[in-house]
Amino acid sequence: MTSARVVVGTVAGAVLLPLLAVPAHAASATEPAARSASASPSAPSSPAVDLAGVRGVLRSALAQGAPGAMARIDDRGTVFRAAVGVADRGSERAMGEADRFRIGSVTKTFTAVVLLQLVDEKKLNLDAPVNRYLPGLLPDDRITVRHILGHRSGLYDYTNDMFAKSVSGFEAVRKRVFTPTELVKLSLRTARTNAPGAVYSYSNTNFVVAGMLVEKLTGHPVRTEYENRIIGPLKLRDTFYVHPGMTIPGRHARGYLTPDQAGAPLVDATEQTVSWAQSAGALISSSRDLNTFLSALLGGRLTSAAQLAQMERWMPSSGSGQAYGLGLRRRDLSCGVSVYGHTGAVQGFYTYAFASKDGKRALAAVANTSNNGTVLNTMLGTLDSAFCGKTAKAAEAAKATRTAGAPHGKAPVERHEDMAPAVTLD
Ligand code: HEL
Repeated sequence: MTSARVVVGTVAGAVLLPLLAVPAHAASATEPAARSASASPSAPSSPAVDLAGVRGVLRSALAQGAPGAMARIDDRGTVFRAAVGVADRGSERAMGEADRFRIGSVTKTFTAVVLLQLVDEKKLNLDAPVNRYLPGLLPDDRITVRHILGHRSGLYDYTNDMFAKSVSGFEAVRKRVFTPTELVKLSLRTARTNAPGAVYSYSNTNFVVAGMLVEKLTGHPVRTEYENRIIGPLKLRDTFYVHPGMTIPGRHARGYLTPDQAGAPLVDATEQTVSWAQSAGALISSSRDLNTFLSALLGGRLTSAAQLAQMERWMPSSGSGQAYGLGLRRRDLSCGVSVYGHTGAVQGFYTYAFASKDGKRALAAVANTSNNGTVLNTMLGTLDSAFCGKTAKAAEAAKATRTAGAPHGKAPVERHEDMAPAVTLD
C-alpha cells in the first residue's frame, strides 16, 4: 500500500503557445512537439526536480494518515509523476496521478482570473466599491473589489463556525444548497474582522462575493465563465464546476475527512455539494489541469500583463515566507526560490498547486485526506523537492517532516497560513 509509483515522461499539450493579442482570454492549447524523456527538465539555472524527494514526502503523508497522495510536476514539456497509497479505501484502487479531486481554495485563483479578465475588458474597476456593482450587498461602501480579492475586506469567514465541529459540521452542509446571498448573510451575522483594507484576514466570504460579481457583470453563472474563459481555452479536460451536483465525474480519488477525535475512523467525504464554498472552493480538477492552468496564468496567457501584475502585488499575509496577491499566494522556499499559486483544503482533500515565476515549472500535489495538520504541513515539502531540488535545507526539512509525529494535526508541525479552523497549531 505504501509502494510508490514514479514515472518520468513527456507530455503533449502541457505547454501553451503565447497568445497573439492582449488581453489573452482566448488562450490556445496548441500542442508542442513532444520532448524526449532524457531532455533537460529545467533551465540551467533551475535546480533539477528531486522526484525521489517528492516521493518521500508523499510516503510521509501516508504514514501520517493519508490513504493516498500524488504529485505531478510539469517542467518545460517533461512530466514527473509520483503516486502512493490508495484512491479508494473500499476497492483499494491505487492512487493515480491522473485522478481527479476537489481542489478547494485553488478555485479562488480561477475566480480571480475571471474578474481580472473583466478588468481587462473595462467592465470592472479593482478600486471601485463592491456595492457599486452589487448595490446594498455589503454594509460598508469602502470595501473595494481589490479588498475582496486580497482578503482585506474584513468580512468574517462564516466557515469558522460552520466547521467548528469537523464531522457534524460537514454532515450538516454536505447536501445543502445555499444561495451566495445566504452565505454573505451568514458572514454578516458576525462583526467584521477589520476596517476595509487595513489588514489581511483570510475569508471564504470574499470569494463568494467575487463569484457574485462575476455573475452580475457577465449575466452568466460562474460555471459558464470558468468554462468559456479558462477551461475551454486551456482544454482542461478534468476541470468541472458541478455545483450543486454532489459527485466527481470520471476517475477520481475519494476524499477522507479526519474526525476531530483521535482514532475515530476516517469519513468518506467525496460526495458533497460544496455549496458552502461555491466560487471560493467548489472546483474539481486534476494535477495535469492545475499545472496547465498555473503555467498559463504565470506565463501571461490568461490576463494582460497589467492584470497579472495586479495579482502579483504582494501584501503581507500570516506566516513567514508567505504573501498574498489577488487570489494568488506566493511562497518563498528554502532555496530562495519563490513559487506562485494556491493551496486548498476541502473535506477529504489537501492540494498544493504552485508554479515558478515564468510558469515553466509547475507542481500539483494532493493528499486524499483533510483535517490533519500534520499531513497538510508534510505535503508542503513537495514544493521544496519540486523547485529547490536536493538542497541541504530541503533535505533537512524533509527529515524534520518525517519525524513530525502523529496524525490529527496535534504534532509540532510548521505553522501554515490560514489554517482551516480547529486544526491544532502550537
Ligand atoms: S482553509 C485553508 C485553505 N482554504 C480555506 C478553504 C480552503 N477551506 C475551508 O475553508 C474549509 C475549512 C474546513 C476544512 C475541514 C477539513 O480539513 O476538512 N476542517 C475542519 O472542519 C476543521 N474543523 C486556508 C487551509 C487554503 O489553503 O486556502 O481551501
